[in-house]
Amino acid sequence: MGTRTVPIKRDIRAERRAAAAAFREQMAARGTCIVRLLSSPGAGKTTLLEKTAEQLRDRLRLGVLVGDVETQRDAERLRRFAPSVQITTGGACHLELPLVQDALPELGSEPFDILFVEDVGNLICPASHDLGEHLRVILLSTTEGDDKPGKYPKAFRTSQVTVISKVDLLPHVPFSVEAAARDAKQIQPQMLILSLSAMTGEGMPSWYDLLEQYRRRAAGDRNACDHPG
Ligand SMILES: Nc1nc2c(ncn2[C@@H]2O[C@H](COP(=O)(O)OP(=O)(O)O)[C@@H](O)[C@H]2O)c(=O)[nH]1
Ligand SMILES: [Mg+2]
Repeated sequence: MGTRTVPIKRDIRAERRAAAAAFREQMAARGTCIVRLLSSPGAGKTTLLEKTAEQLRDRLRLGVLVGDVETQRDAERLRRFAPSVQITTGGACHLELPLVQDALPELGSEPFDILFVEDVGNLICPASHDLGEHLRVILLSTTEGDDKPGKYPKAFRTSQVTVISKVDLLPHVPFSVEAAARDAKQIQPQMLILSLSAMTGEGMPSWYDLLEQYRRRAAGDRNACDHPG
């Protein structure tokens, strides 16, 4: 079968960019900072969110939207700590803005100080989609190898923070935090690097500080969540 090109005379990418920018602005105006987590499957996104919500829920209004191909498992884990809604994509490898906007009312108790969005686990497709987040955080766990930033550059180039997760396993795996940080910064020179273990709590205070810093911006001005630099 031959290929036929159909001109649709609309710049769909520009429309999507504009929709994401409008959503970002709308949420900032409500004082909500959207923090989105990307990573490969199993890097520790949900565990980090569980610990984070447990730590911050008394001080901040938190909500979580979590994407997976199937099952409600992550939302069920997270619901113990914060209102959480699962978005199942039924096969798609990433979330898209309309899915986030449709799921948001299901969370109920808006407005939030921080709305976390955990994307479907992979380092390729999510990088190409703007969900209107104010902060994009990419997790790289110590079991994945320190050479991944250079191999998946778009995911790292479009993120502001790299969280090197599971540092409690460093004695058991060949992973250099310095090498991973160097690789990530080569792709994104402004990248902020945090190393932590959600399991032992090591490095978690710096993560909470970062979130607090963003939340204060959200509470204080409409340019919520600008990258602190
Ligand atoms: N050793 C260790 N394991 C962790 C840590 N964080 C998560 N895990 C484990 O890694 C696995 C995947 O975690 P999960 O949070 O579901 O990852 P996600 O797929 O990125 O959401 C689970 O078995 C967690 O218990 C950590 O800091 N240290
Ligand atoms: Mg998860």
